[in-house]
Amino acid sequence: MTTEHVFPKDFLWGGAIAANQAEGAFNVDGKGLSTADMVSYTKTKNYSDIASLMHRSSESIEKALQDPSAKGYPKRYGIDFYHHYKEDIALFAEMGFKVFRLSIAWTRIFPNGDDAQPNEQGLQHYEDLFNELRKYNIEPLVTLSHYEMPMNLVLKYGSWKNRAVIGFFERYAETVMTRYKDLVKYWLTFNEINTTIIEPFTGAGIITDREENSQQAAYQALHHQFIASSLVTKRAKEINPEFQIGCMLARMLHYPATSKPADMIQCQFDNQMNLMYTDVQVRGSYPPITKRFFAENDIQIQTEAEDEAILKKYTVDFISFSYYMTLISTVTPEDYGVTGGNLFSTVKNPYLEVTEWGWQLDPEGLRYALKEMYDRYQVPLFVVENGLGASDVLEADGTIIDDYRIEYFRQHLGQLKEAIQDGVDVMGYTSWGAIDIISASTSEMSKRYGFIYVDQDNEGQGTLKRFKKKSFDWYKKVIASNGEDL
Ligand code: BGP
Repeated sequence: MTTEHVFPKDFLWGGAIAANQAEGAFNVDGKGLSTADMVSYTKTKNYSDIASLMHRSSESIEKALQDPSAKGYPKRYGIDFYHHYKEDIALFAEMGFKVFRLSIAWTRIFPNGDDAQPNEQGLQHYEDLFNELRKYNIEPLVTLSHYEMPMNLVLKYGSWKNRAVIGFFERYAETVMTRYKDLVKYWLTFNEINTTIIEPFTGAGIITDREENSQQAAYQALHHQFIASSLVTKRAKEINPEFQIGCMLARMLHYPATSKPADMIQCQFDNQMNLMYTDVQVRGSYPPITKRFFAENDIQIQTEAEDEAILKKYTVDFISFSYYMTLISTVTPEDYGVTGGNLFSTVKNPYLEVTEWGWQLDPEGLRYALKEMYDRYQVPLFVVENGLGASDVLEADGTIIDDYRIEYFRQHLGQLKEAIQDGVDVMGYTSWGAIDIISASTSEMSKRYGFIYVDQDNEGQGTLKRFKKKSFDWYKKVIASNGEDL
């Protein structure tokens, strides 16, 4: 089969970032404190412990609140994208981006989440930013909630555990969708919605040590997010019928460790549970597997009479997902070594290489994941995160030779191309991140993903000057050839 002209003509090429990891300016122009502003940088090289770092205790929150301007909280400062966005967008435009994925910080619009009126300075900021993108014909792809929410909603209402938060989120979504109805067409409701279960503080602002049954709390919060997502989808279509609404999943494709039937059953279960989120958001109901899982784990989700109908009626238009690695399922994990991972660790797959952070690299898994999801749901797919975190080196002459990143993208895009040839409908691809930002899981600056290097270290020292990496020109060429020249 020929590999020419595989990508559709209107394929959305671009890159992605999130407000909480990039913007900084955490106390500027009326912004309120968010959950991400509470996350400190902890020097650790024990990467299997990273997942537990993402849980927050009430003591750590208390400490963070005591000195709201303290350094040591890198997400408060990000890469100062808030003030550098024009310069950065010009660079994205130079690469030929057709789309740019970013998130709106809820706390810029409603600083406390329950304010009577939105913050005009916050609204104006994103209006200017979207206009800047439009100037270059770059389509914004906007995540409404990417790993942050107003701290006030956490402290006063118990965050997403409380059904009242649905209403606050609806109001926030309605406010921005109305304001940007002619500037933004593509929206995602919750980033990696499964994070609510895996990392309840990061995903849903849940402080775990207050809980008796933390699983119960997390699934209750998740249910509220599902309802909120559906209600926002409903409202979105009323605001502008042209809007395209997507869900967003951290796709965790599992392989069985062996062909032993018990491993196969475990693997099937792990994959069913990972796809549970898209089952709800695309098919409109919880899959049968959850019934037994909830019963066995003593999880009783409080629902309202209308919930079933809401989930069924207001499903998403497309599925977006992040893809970084694959995992292994086994009933005997003690027989294997463990490696780090995106959101949780896994037993090692002997056929795969790992990154400096222990994430298992698996380009072919991307093809598998795309085909499997398209077979299951038959709705367009959008890869909105995929990239390589590495500690890049800025040479004395200002160059960054990141051949390893080029190779990573070449292989992953090669498999994406295969999936398209296999018949999968893929709308676009936004690499993570378009520019170096603060790491979500470790709060390190030195875990770099961008095509653009930002001069800043883990302690927040540096000029914040931007440098093009070698991968910058490579990606530019890929976009210019619409994926033919990888
Ligand atoms: C995803 C998140 C992103 C992101 C990326 C890389 O889970 O949606 O926000 O940062 O992973 O993760 P990290 O920064 O921890 O390497």
